[in-house]
Amino acid sequence: MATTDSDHLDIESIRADFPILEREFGGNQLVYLDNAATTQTPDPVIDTIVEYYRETNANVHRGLHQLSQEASVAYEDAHDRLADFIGASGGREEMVFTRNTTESENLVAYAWGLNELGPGDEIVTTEMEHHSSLVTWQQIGKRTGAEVKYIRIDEDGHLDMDHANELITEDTQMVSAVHVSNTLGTVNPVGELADIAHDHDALIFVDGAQAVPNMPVDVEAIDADFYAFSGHKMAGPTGIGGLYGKRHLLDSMEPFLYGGEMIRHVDYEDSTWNDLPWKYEAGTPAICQGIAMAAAADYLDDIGLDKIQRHENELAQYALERLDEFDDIRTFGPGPGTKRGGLVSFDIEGVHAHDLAEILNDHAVAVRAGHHCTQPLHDKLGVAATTRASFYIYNTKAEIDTLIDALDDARQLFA
Ligand code: 7TS
Repeated sequence: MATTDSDHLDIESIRADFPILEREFGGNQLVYLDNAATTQTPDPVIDTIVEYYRETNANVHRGLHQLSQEASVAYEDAHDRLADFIGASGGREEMVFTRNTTESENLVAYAWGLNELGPGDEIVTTEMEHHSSLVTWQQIGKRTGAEVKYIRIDEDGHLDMDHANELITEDTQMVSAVHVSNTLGTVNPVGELADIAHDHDALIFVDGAQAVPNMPVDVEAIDADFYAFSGHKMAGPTGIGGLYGKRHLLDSMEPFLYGGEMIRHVDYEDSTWNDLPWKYEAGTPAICQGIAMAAAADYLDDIGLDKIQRHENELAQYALERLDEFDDIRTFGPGPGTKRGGLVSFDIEGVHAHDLAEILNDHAVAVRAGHHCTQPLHDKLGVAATTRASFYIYNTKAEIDTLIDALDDARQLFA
């Protein structure tokens, strides 16, 4: 298990928990800088998965036998663990497990949006949303007649809060904002947005996919009505994510998916719904993944989210500094010295991001090239695609140096 000193991460001992980092390609050791897409999985989480299938595997809620009871307790407790991890004092009743952030967005859009929105209503979101939120609200807007409005970003990739204050009015029913941008690295003032939303009797949905893995999150301090995240971006497995919702909202909303597990009583005419959060978890859930996501939360808490946030900011600042050495490289998002998430998107003049990523791959450096599911934002920035390096607890400045050397090679190749 990774240990840390008072200020900094003990990277060596953290790296020892991630066997995949030992992989080599073409004689080069993997430099994994695609953490905003998916983080790697540490041994304690892998062990939890293996142990679950070796010792406990059974369906939940329905069995009276010992295995089913053990699986049920572990799965249900995992909800309390994740609620606590993001500062929700209501425990499992405010923590729905979904497949990922995308499904959490859709759950709210369908279960709340389809019933509550109509012509004349407005949804206010931002220009830097991931497609999982942007496309979802856009399409729910089309189906209900509600209008979607976008809070502008400034040159540095910060939200224009004057514009937010202008856009959020009595017509606004929902404000939806990303907590940390997966393209710009901007950390948005979601607490301030929540206050503006609530002053106008609107709700706020926060997309925390890039925040929950990387910084302490307190949904009650933010006063978020809904808050979404994914397990696979926080050292947990794929196929599992979470949706926090205030209890009175989850209580009053209609279910999103119908079927087994989510009912209390069924007859041929009608059905009633199970307690929270099971009302929103139809069918056999991702049991092992839910339990493993709780193990991931334990792992990150043991390291300390404050330290993780500091580490990521340091790496982002160092990457910005090194990328600044090149006149033909343009970086996006908040400039050096400004608080940001652990990622940097950039563009090299005359080199397509996909070509660049391929050359970096030859150096065993894994980055993302494309629009990172923020196509409208890329249109606004005037680029078709960017290359993104994103960092996590096991990354080092030396790895950023490797990235820079590989970039230099690529530039010479295309010069
Ligand atoms: N919101 C943000 C801010 C994200 O970065 C992502 C995934 C999602 C939502 C969707 O998460 P999912 O788990 O439902 O897929 N972002 C990325 C990315 O930047 N590259 O690959 C996935």
